[in-house]
Amino acid sequence: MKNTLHVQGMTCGHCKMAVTNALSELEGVKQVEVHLEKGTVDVEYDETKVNVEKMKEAIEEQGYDVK
Ligand SMILES: [Cu+2]
Repeated sequence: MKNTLHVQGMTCGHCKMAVTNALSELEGVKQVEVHLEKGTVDVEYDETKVNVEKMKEAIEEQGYDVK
């Protein structure tokens, strides 16, 4: 399953790493690609193990808002 999340507040390489790491730590997340300029995060995941709600929470814990 692939999806694109819209994340507000990511401005630099540190933000990119924080979001990438937070998502990568979730079981079932296979691939994460952050696009700073667009404010989007492309994720590929196993929908039987993880869902958008869990990914949203992981990003919000890092201090960013998910639309
Ligand atoms: Cu930053």
